[in-house]
Amino acid sequence: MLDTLSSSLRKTIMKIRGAPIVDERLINELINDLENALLAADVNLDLVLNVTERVRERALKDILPMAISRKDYTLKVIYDELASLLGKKFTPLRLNPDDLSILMFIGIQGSGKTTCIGKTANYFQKRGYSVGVIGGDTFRPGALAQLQQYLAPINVEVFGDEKEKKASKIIKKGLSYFKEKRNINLILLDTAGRHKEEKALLKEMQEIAKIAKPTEIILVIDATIGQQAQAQADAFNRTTPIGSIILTKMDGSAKGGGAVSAVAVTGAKIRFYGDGEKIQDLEEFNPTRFVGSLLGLGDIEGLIESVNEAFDEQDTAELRDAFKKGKLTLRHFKIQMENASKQSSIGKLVSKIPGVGAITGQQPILEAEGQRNVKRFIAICNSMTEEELDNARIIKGRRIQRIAQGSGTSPQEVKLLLNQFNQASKSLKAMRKMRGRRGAPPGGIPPGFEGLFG
Ligand SMILES: Nc1nc2c(ncn2[C@@H]2O[C@H](COP(=O)(O)OP(=O)(O)OP(=O)(O)O)[C@@H](O)[C@H]2O)c(=O)[nH]1
Ligand SMILES: [Mg+2]
Repeated sequence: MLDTLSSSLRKTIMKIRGAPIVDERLINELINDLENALLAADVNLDLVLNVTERVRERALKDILPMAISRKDYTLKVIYDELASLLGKKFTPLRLNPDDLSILMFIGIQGSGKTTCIGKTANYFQKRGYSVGVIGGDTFRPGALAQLQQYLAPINVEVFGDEKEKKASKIIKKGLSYFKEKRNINLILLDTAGRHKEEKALLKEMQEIAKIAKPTEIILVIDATIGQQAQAQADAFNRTTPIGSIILTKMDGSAKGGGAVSAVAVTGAKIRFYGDGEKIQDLEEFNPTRFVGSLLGLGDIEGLIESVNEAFDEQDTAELRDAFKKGKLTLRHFKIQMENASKQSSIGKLVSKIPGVGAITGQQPILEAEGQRNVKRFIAICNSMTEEELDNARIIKGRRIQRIAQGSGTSPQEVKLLLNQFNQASKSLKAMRKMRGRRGAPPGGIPPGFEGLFG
């Protein structure tokens, strides 16, 4: 899969591993390699520059905990940045087996719809679904026979009617046919790919969707078109809120990286990719795993984990120190928020700090509302100067205005956060005082704080 991209990225990784130290010269060389590899895979120039600039910044300038080498960190940064180029978030297609689900496949001529239907049928059948397929393509000669042949080996029934010329009629008949068969809980709908361009495709999609009322509409895109995939994904995204994407022919394409990144940039959900003609050749699209296999880093997960742990440990140490001294700054508060949003163990601890629970929402910490607040809070902190992060007291009047503007929030929100921060600082001081006098605050040390008062 994506052999050329993969082998050039692997060479880059070897270079890092083999280098005695990571310095500016090495980083420049790496960046050069990365740029060449990504451009050759048809990744958009702006996206490429964005990635390499961030790699340069982070690899050279980030302050690292003692326990991590800059070499390991550089590998992690490359991995992170490539994963975020390819979409970062993994959104698997989850259906409810207790309900009837209908997936409708669309895509321009030859993109791989029919093949994807077979692959998806196989994928869900293996997961216990009982699948039926409707051949709604009345345009391509032999379309029904192609479907039936492809699906015969896995015993999935195909409903079709060679004599019927109206796709809408076949779809209606097929739906009622499978609905009567009570054991079917997933219907896949093949459509005609007579379209050369997006507009006609989307218009027809809307017409068929009206009849079929699908659970989800899946746009099938041929990855060999590289970054041109963006236009299709964009137009599709705008037209349907229930859409996702499968990229096909990732095996045969040097441009696959371009297609994935171009689709990812639109925010579309890529569910699967096809990497061969056989019915088994369908992979769930998980950007981080995908990058792992591109880079050929079998041990990358371990490496990433230990880098993350080292950062967490450093944060915990800093936090513990701040607690002991009873000195909480906005900088600590921000670290806590970032941790809370990662939901790491320290995030859980932090949610117990008075005042922080109010921002993150109560347990479980990250309710949707809490999540949003955390994000806004982090944005607010990111608009503060170093001086302000160290000393919240100076944040008044004009500064509040500036921070609100810089973070796209309101002065009220900035004040709210300052209030909550002040309250948290006060409670912490009060707890320390009580502990100083009587050995422990009344009611004991709050759960999760024990270690911090040791
Ligand atoms: N190598 C490779 N070939 C694929 C993949 N997916 C589909 N193909 C091939 O691409 C060609 C077109 O696939 P179809 O599934 O017929 O495409 P379609 O979108 O249904 O085409 P129309 O119905 O004519 O619009 C076939 O020869 C498939 O075998 C893939 O992931 N890898
Ligand atoms: Mg077809």
